Amino acid sequence: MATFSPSPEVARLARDIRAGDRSVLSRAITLIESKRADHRRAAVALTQVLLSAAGKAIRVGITGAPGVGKSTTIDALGSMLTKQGHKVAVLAVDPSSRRTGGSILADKTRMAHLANNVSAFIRPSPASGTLGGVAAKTRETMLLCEAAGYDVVLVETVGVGQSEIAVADMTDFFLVLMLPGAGDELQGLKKGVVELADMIAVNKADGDNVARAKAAAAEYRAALHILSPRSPNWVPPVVTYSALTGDGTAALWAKVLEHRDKLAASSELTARRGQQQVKWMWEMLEERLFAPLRSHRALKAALPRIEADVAAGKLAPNAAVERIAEMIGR
Ligand SMILES: Nc1nc2c(ncn2[C@@H]2O[C@H](COP(=O)(O)OP(=O)(O)OP(=O)(O)O)[C@@H](O)[C@H]2O)c(=O)[nH]1
Ligand SMILES: [Mg+2]
Repeated sequence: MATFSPSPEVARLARDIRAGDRSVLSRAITLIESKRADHRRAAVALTQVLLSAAGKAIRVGITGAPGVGKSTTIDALGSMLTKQGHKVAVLAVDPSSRRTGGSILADKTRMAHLANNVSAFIRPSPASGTLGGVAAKTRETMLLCEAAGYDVVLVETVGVGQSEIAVADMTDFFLVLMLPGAGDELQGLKKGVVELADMIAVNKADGDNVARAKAAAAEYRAALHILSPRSPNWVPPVVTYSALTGDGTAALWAKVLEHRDKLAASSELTARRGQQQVKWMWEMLEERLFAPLRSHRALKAALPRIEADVAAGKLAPNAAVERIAEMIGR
């Protein structure tokens, strides 16, 4: 925006982030995560200033059930990529309170290589809150990381609930990890998540598990076949690999790059990102507009009764809306 001029403080932050200063990057992310109004304003100004410097990374979302090997995979991929000269940022979306300080530490041990790698930046999920709030902060953090020169961003989320959609909506490539196993696998395969998948990767294809992993992959391939693909330019592949031994990890990443080339060539990448940005705007606007509603005391007190009356057929939904609108003065 031509008319936008940031405060000297924000301009300084932006400059140091662009110079790749990790401690400033960390501090700026803390600003993003803060609820204080002045911090919020600074964070918004900062993202606007850095917007043109962001967007150059490959953004990959990674999901899968607890214990499937997300952290181990990120450690393996991240180490491989930093050796190739990339700068890798690892972010997470986890709105549940599942991840306490203890498991963040556990994660650091699962990402032992990356945790001590100067070309990698690991930031745990923002503290628990609404999914929309947590996802918004992760998106803003992603922009900052990109402006700081991280050209690969890996966003982890655990495969339970709505957070997969949020992560698919902020990344270019959505990777769904699975375990080798018997037929019950297909039952655990949540259709909604698989429809978002740009690739299914069966991890732990090592030792005694290789044959089972291959069998599972064949079943997923068959299952994917009957779903309509997310993109006209990409048929989601199913691969097997081992994050532990590294077998197949390079081939897995090669698929990510192939996908990127195909989408970039068809301009689908730009279109997808544009749609994501607009969707993000609407989500944030809804969040903003709903906030005063959620904190409206009289409304909060009246809502259970209104809902009960609507459910019982005593109050028409449109009449309920009128009543609520009156209460909040709209
Ligand atoms: N054999 C084998 N074990 C693996 C592999 N990848 C991960 N594991 C093991 O599986 C366990 C879980 O791995 P994590 O990387 O912590 O899994 P995660 O998906 O991040 O788990 P949460 O963060 O708890 O959701 C650990 O004991 C890993 O050592 C693999 O490729 N082969
Ligand atoms: Mg993990």
